[in-house]
Amino acid sequence: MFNLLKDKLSSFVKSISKKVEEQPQKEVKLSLETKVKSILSNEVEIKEKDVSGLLDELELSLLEADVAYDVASGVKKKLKEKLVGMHVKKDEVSRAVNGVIRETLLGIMGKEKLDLVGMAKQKIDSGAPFVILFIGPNGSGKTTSIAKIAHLLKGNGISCVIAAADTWRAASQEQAEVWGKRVGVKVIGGQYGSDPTSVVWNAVAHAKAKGINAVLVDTAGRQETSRNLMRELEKMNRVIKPDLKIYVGEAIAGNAVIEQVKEFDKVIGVDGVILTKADVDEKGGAALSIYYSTSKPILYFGVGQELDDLKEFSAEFVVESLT
Ligand SMILES: Nc1nc2c(ncn2[C@@H]2O[C@H](COP(=O)(O)OP(=O)(O)OP(=O)(O)O)[C@@H](O)[C@H]2O)c(=O)[nH]1
Ligand SMILES: [Mg+2]
Repeated sequence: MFNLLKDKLSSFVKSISKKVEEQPQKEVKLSLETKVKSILSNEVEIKEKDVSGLLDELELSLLEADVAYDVASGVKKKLKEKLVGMHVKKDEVSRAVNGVIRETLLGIMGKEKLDLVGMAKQKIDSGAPFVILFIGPNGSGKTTSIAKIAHLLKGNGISCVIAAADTWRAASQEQAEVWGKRVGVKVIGGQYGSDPTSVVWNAVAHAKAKGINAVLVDTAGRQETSRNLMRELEKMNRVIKPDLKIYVGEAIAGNAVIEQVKEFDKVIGVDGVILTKADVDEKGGAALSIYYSTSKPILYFGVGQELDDLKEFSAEFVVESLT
């Protein structure tokens, strides 16, 4: 997971340490006291010339790892501000630079969290079902993620029904049924070709009648450029007024996810993101960039094809995987 980005960051740290450690500090313009202090404490100062070439290289490396352009240049700028002029012990340069990188990445990813389970509990207390709409491009992992979320909610004592509102793709209804059985959740579907909004309407009515806590709406995969399908989503949003709209995108799609989130957000408003297939994403750029570039928090990572393969997002977890 995220190995490419991890390697790039670690080689940046190594190169800086090498450069700083190898270069003897010039003994100019230092007072005798400062010189003595720095000799005694074995301290060096990181100079702009030590880092500027390496920061340029790092920026390119970040772009290669699918980090969004504004994020890559933001990271470069922040690192420069923090590193240049820093006094560190000669044998602790790697540790210090690593610390600065971690702090910078944590800042980039933001602290905003969306507590899906907490939100669901709050809504349920009001007596109405909590409705979550899952949207995204074809094959991104919507149906699988819905099953994982149903499993998670059930584990928290929240009952669910799945609205199989993909009445478009062949076998989508059967696939939702299979997941429904596996997770032990009822699936309300519709005829192929029927209006997906009516499927959701029926599922919400079912939940209200049976006292089911949450409705998880599976929608057909669509590209933001498909006008008809986007209009259909707009209608569903207007009629159903879901409590939460989650964009499900593949980590491996890199920068494309960011553009898609922005486009879906314009049409119906996106509250947060599930980033799937993080387990097979070597680059890591999307995970690092989404919040900075779209202001939408990541709720979970999909880390496999089984029900438990859902990892709650935390910036610390991402930074831990990268440094
Ligand atoms: N490795 C891995 N595979 C995943 C993950 N999430 C989903 N998949 C796989 O991705 C494929 C597509 O998943 P679906 O859940 O059917 O995707 P979808 O978005 O519902 O697809 P459409 O309904 O056709 O748009 C399946 O083979 C899943 O097993 C994940 O987190 N990691
Ligand atoms: Mg699906």
